[in-house]
Amino acid sequence: MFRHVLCVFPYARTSSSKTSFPPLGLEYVTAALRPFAQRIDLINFRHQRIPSTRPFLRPETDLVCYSINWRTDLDLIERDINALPPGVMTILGGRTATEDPRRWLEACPNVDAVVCGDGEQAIAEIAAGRPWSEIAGLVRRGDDGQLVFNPPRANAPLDDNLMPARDLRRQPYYLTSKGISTGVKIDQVAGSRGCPFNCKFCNFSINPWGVKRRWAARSPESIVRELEQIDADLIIFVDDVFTHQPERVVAICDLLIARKIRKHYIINARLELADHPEVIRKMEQAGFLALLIGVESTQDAT
Ligand code: B12
Ligand code: SF4
Repeated sequence: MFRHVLCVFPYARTSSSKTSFPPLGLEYVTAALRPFAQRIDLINFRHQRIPSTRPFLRPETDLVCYSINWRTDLDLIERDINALPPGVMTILGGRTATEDPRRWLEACPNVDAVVCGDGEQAIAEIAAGRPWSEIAGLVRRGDDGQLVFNPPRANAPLDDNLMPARDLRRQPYYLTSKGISTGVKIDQVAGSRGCPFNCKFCNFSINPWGVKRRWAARSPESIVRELEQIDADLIIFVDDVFTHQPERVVAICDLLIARKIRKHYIINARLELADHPEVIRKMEQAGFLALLIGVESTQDAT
């Protein structure tokens, strides 16, 4: 059992993106860690005047987790990690950390390991005390100081019962326009991961080591249960392709309508949905506001 865990989303306000979105991946990892921590905090540098982990450390902090997802702010993140007191277990995860774990372990002597790929199960295994040699996806320091690359972790089916740790947010998230809040609360939901298609130009559904991620989805019931608990008005689904199975989309809409959940949703879709006008009508009824559709060419061959 950890006494105090600190989960850090280290992207400061100066980053390219203006609207601040919730750190969904880290919130999943935090939720998976919760049973193993007496106390757990999640901080987002976007909401801090001075982006730094140190003010949130407690004398009893015994685990710090960083989510490193983008190739921006890397020097700031490195400095922040290197300013941690020695002896605090430090674990990194996220897509950019996954792409180059060696960089982080070499530049940050106090980092104990990098979790490559999905984090929920790996972090729970670390917290449960599983020997590190048995934890798939972990890159760590061996006894001789050399880096050890454990075998990659296969993508597990999504857990219908694990919900992101939204209750640990210190501030709500609002849609902003030109840096000014619109007052519209936003949130993100992941209803599926991966994509069954193989568009040549796309790397959304490819993991950092270039392997195609197969489509895996949560049940409509689980997604709607999560939406029911969210207080935001505008939900952005991070799914690579939300509309892969039209009948599943209908099941989600039916549940939303039956439970009178009145929110608005933005999703990634594909043009084939146009073959199902009845599904689109139902989506409109259920609150779907915008379908983001990539139209790269009018010719399949292109
Ligand atoms: C939603 C999203 C956004 C949102 C929301 C950001 C947010 N705060 O979460 C917005 C629109 C703001 C955004 C912006 C950008 N994005 Co973006 N985004 C995504 C998207 C579509 C989904 C991410 C997501 O939520 N996934 C679902 C969650 C559950 O998964 P996850 O975040 O990967 O987390 C898991 C693991 O990584 C791991 N993990 C994560 N953190 C930790 C921490 C620890 C300790 C552990 C153990 C594990 C762990 O466990 C998690 C659960 O399994 C991905 C594409 C994709 N399919 O992943 C691109 C993606 C991440 N974005 C990308 C890019 C390039 C950008 C931008 C730089 C675009 C731009 N030019 O402006 C900006 C930069 C933003 C910034 N610096 O803050 C690239 C990243 C490539 C790279 N390595 O750099 C991706 C992969 C898309 C792509 N292929 O082009 N993005
Ligand atoms: S459908 Fe979208 S996410 Fe899937 S491979 Fe094509 S462009 Fe990528």
